[in-house]
Amino acid sequence: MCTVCGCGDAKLEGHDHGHSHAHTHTHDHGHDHGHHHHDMHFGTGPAGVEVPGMSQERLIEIETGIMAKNDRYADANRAVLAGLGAFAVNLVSSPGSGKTTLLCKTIEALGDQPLAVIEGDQQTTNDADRIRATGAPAIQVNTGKGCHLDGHMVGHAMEHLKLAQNSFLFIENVGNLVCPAGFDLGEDCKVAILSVTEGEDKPLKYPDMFTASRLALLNKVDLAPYCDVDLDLYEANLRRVNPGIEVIRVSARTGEGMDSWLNWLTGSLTRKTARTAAE
Ligand SMILES: Nc1nc2c(ncn2[C@@H]2O[C@H](COP(=O)(O)OP(=O)(O)OP(=O)(O)O)[C@@H](O)[C@H]2O)c(=O)[nH]1
Ligand SMILES: [Mg+2]
Repeated sequence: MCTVCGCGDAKLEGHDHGHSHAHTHTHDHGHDHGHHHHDMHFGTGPAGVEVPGMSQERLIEIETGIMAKNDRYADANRAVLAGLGAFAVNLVSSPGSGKTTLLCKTIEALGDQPLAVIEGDQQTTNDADRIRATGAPAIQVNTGKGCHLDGHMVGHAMEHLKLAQNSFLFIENVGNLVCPAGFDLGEDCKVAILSVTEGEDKPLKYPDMFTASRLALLNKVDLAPYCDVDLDLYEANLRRVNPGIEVIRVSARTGEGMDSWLNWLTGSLTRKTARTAAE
């Protein structure tokens, strides 16, 4: 189960999914259904999520167990990366913001810099195939019904990739602006990609992802003139939910802003490698 959104088909202890769920709604939310325009807010309980038929206490118990397990895998990944002086970026965004396109352009620009890629999608090997076409090693992880990568999946993929010293590990998460925010993969940081076609209010609507990210790449700026969008408002909204977030405006299509992004990456790798050497 995804402890962020409550979805997924993982079998839960003491909860047999062989039975059929009778979806009888008890309508005990304490509101009057006769009213229209009545905003509803779910997930405001202590668990931060609601799953029909499960108490908040049980949800917290399940979440604590799953997260503890995930964090152990993430810590192991972090230790491997630290030993190698490798810098790992977890690319997070909604579907189609341009993660793979940007990655392909980044890989080409980085030249012979050692790097590897883990691609997360529910289905298909399309993205790993696109990365491999650049000559970079890539592994596709299909999550099936899952809506995010977790520490365990990434650990397995890292073993297969045999990462080099002082390399980059790019992890392209499942296109989903919600759940990947909650899962530590052992990465050095999350980088959110937000394309200008998505709307300036997205950081406000999906704050967790942008709060969890160190950097936001505002992609597809080449399309801004056709979309009637306000790039300053995108940045202001990003900073409203995360005052410390760095923002770089880029276009994977025209190459605009790519220098700043590449400088950010190489600076981050240099600092990580120096830290490893000092330990
Ligand atoms: N105009 C323009 N189009 C772009 C840019 N970056 C990506 N695209 C296009 O956006 C579409 C989606 O790009 P992808 O790289 O597949 O996006 P993604 O985030 O990897 O998608 P998922 O992995 O499915 O979530 C493609 O048609 C790209 O060519 C850009 O900077 N400008
Ligand atoms: Mg992709």
